[in-house]
Amino acid sequence: MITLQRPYGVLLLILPFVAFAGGAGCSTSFSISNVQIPAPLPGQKNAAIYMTIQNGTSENRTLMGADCEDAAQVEIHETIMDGSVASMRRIDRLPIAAQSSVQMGPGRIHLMVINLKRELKEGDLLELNLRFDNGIQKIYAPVVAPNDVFTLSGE
Ligand SMILES: [Cu+2]
Repeated sequence: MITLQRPYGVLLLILPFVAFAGGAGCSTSFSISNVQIPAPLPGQKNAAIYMTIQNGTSENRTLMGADCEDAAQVEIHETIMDGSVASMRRIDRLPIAAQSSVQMGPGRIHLMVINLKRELKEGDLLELNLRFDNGIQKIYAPVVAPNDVFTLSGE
């Protein structure tokens, strides 16, 4: 884990964001953006991670899982509603079809770091290796104040 010396917004939140306005010339890139971890309450050992995974390529991709040196394990979770009661369920893999995107967020799909070995505080970065079917992608997830969690509108 790395403690930030300066604002991280430019690097992590803006750079990977690829606009997907319709029309000709769809992006052919694969990008991960809006990565964020709401700061867990003191003593909490688990934390959710949100991100947007955009697959502008013509190939289907699958997120198989993730690894984090600062936690015992990382799981992919989905949130399920039973009436008004929300609970989380582990899923083995997360498909991201060609020309589509997955927006994680509160009440949706998210990653969950389990049994953190360190306390996560606002401004920290958590290094994660995302295991996709075609290789590993390293990301640095910034810890943000829960009130600052950025959610995209719509589905
Ligand atoms: Cu969860």
